[in-house]
Amino acid sequence: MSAPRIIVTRKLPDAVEARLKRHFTVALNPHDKLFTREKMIAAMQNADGMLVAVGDPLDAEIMQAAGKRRVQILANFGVGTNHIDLEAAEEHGIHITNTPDVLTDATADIALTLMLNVTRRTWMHETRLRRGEWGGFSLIDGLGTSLQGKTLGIIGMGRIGTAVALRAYYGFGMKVVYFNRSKIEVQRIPGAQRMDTIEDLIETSDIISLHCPGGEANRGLFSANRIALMKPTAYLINTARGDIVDEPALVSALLAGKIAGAGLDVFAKEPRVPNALRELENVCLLPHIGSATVETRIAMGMAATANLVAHFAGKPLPNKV
Ligand code: 8YV
Repeated sequence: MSAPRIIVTRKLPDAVEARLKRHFTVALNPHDKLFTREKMIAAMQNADGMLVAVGDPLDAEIMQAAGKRRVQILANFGVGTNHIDLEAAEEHGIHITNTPDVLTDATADIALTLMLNVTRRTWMHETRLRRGEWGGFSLIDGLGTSLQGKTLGIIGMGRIGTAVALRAYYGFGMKVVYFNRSKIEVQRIPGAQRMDTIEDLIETSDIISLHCPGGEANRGLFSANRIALMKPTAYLINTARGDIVDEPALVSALLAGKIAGAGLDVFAKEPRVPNALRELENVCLLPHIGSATVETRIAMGMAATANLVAHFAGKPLPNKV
């Protein structure tokens, strides 16, 4: 029997491509160009399994258009599946898997990077220095804000939210409050307090970090009304998904100086970033690099491959969504 045919939509780390080739007949994407909708439909019709990633259009229309000869499994390279219509996948009998755990630390590190960057204004200082605008040491200019003793509000206390809270509490002496839809006990962080509502969390927090899933359920969750509840000294950090935030309302609040700043690794319509944000010195903008370390990306690729291998071996899927 010939090996199952796997179509890969993005260029992968070499080690992952090599592992895939050991198990499957693989069509790689050496140029790393995003599939068009037509190419995606053709791939869905021709592959037994696919390795997909954020930005791939995997909506109901595509699944429908793929007709009867449809792929059996989409193994997502990443934990977030908001680019995949899960209901349509289920309806068409397509299995979906993701890669949790292996990217928790890398993503939490980027949340902390953003927090430190915006509170200590490092991007602003570095940019000014590079431009030759450093006039000499000052005791009073360009001061930032200390994290110690401040309150961090985590929305979505899952794996990544908890990893961020642990870093903030043990590494930086912050207090932690959190909001999570399902009731969970956070035992590893002394004093961590669950807030009954997102509004309570926003009003209490000096820094708010988003860690809930994107997609329909949470679209616009961090709405204009909620942004308006933030302290004028507060910062918003988003390493989750851009669509969780009302981006125009956030831009307005930043432009009007209603909040202290924002650290963003994700945007509503990537790779588009609102022009107004680029002009601001109190924001740090990163191009969706939460999981972008060599180690993490290899681990994610291996996890996605393991899901494909399990499926075609008739074994339980390690990371079924
Ligand atoms: C990934 C992410 O790099 O896993 C996720 O959901 O947001 C990123 O860390 C990206 O999804 C790659 O597909």
